[in-house]
Amino acid sequence: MSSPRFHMSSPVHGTGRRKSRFTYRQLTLLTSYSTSTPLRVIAHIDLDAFYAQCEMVRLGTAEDQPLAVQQWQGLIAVNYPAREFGIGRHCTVTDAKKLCPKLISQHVATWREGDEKWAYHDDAAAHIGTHKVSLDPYRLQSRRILALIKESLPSNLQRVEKASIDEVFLDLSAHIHSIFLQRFPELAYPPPYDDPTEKLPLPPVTALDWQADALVDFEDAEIEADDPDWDDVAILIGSEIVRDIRAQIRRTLGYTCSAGIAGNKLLSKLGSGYKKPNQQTVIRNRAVQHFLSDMKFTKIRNLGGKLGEQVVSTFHTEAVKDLLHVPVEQMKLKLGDDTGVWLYNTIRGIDVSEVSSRTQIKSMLSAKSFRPYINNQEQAVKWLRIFAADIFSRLVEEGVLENKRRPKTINLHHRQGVQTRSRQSNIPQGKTLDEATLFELAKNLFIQFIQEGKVWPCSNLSLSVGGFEDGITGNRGIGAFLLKGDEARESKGNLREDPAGPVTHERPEKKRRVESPGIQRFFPKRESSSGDPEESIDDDLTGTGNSKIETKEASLNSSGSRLWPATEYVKVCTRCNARLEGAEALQSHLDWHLAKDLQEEERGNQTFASHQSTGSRSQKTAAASSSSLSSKKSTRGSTSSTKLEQGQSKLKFG
Ligand code: DCP
Ligand code: CA
Repeated sequence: MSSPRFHMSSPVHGTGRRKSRFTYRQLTLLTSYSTSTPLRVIAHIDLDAFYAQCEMVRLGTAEDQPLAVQQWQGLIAVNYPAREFGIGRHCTVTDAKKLCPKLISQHVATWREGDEKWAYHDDAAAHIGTHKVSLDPYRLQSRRILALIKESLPSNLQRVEKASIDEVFLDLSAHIHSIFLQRFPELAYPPPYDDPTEKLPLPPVTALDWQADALVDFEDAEIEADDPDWDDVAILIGSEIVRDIRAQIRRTLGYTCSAGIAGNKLLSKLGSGYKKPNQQTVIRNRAVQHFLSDMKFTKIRNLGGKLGEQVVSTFHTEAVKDLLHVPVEQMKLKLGDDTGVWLYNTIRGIDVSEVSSRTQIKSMLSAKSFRPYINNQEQAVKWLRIFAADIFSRLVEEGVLENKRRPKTINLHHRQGVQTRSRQSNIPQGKTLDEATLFELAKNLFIQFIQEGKVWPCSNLSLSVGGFEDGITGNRGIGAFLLKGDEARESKGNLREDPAGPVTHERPEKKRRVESPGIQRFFPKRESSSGDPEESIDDDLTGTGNSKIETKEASLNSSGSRLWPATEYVKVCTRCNARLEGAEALQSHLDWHLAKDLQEEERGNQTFASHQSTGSRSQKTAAASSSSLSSKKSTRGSTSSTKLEQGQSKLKFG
């Protein structure tokens, strides 16, 4: 971190007036969303108790009415009035009702076996065997919110990344640059001597009005008195923009959200979680050190899971403050070059990852874990019909009817005991895709399993579509006519690997997988910036597979597991340490991991590629001697056979 007493060392030009710390070049870089300008402003917006708010808005309940969203016997979202009673996601419905008898516990919408449409069923909780969860209502609200956010920003000056069903990152840099030029016309003058490395004049403001924002303090009260510089003004304008967006979401759609405004994604995300609900937090550049040093690093994005645990056990501390004394060389030595450098930067609040506006879905998956297992073709086909309907309704929203985008391949995954098999075929191009075609394709894939035998009892079926293409005309995507250079070569390669007509093969995606995910093996995919948040796995498992709750469960465990039921049937997932009640719940949970793995395979290596490029850039930031990512094999469980029993342990409480 540079010295906060910047004005003392600012160079003085001709007039004798003090100058800004920032240059004309750094100002101009805002227009291209450059990650190297210290003036950039990133916001993270996170909906409060999202599914619960969706239900409150849908049902028109009073704002102070405690409400939770139920999935089978568990809770997956709890509104803030209900949290005041001590209700959280860890509670069962029965416990929650004891804590607050007036709690509304609304079950998620479900598809009922054989139905053609999802609906809210009063008796869903008792029918896990014949119902399948639908998250469509929440996806729909999520899309409306995202659309509104985009509408509230100038169309040519926005960069919006959907990070999950209820989170977005905004890069406000270019928008703020245009506001700068309106409010401070002198910034449009050419720099002295036409030299872009010249320092800007200081902003003509002495005090900034932060309104109701939660403002993270500086370490030294004296610093507070310093004249604001352009980074402060930029972040202030950013917070005005975000306040307006939040007000509009509230006014138009009825939802409250929290936000963080800072100089990068890492800090803005920490900011949005700092004060909830319905608040926004500003972390100015000069407050970063103070903000982070009091924090446990396990709260930081990507340090909540396995990587965090490894860092704790390596350095015997959870405090950022303690880690700040560890030299980068030692971190590299203990954690490997890439992870060491990444950690060194992260605890200093350095993050040069981009906000990526690619929100397009790359795959969709619909799955069901069967408890009890299913034993005949008729039942399986009923579920395939639901999967096809579920995926088709999502495809319609993606514009498949207008031929805007369509998937190229369809996959069916089947599970019997610990064995998982998958079959894939191409989706015929040329005519508009419909639900019946999807269903037929799914059935054909299933028949292949039957022909091979060993189908029953079946514990999980997952249908997915992938390989999305834009703008199909006739048999070819428009893109196929425009391919150039590497892209064209790649496309030819794919054609060779992917012969015309239906193909069946075991896990062809494996070939494309990155062999050396390095640091990526630690990162929860849900938080990946390049992943597809919309391609959420619509499997009606216990809801505990989510990376966010994994983090929360881990911390609950370390603080005594008091809240877990006193039962000896509690099982621990060896992959994420989540605790599940009973072997069946564990099995469902493992199926959830499996579904995530399958989904990840669909995604190919794009997630990693993005992190790799940002990773290498951040390495440059911290250490001149950065090295490339190390070649470590993925430790992620094999997808073709989940190790159900290995490492399974019973915990006793009470
Ligand atoms: N979700 C889920 N299962 C989990 C975690 C989350 O189904 N284990 C769903 C329900 C949440 C939504 O994802 O409403 C968003 O997750 P968040 O972690 O952002 O939690 P909330 O939005 O519910 O609460 P907060 O106000 O803390 O953001
Ligand atoms: Ca949320």
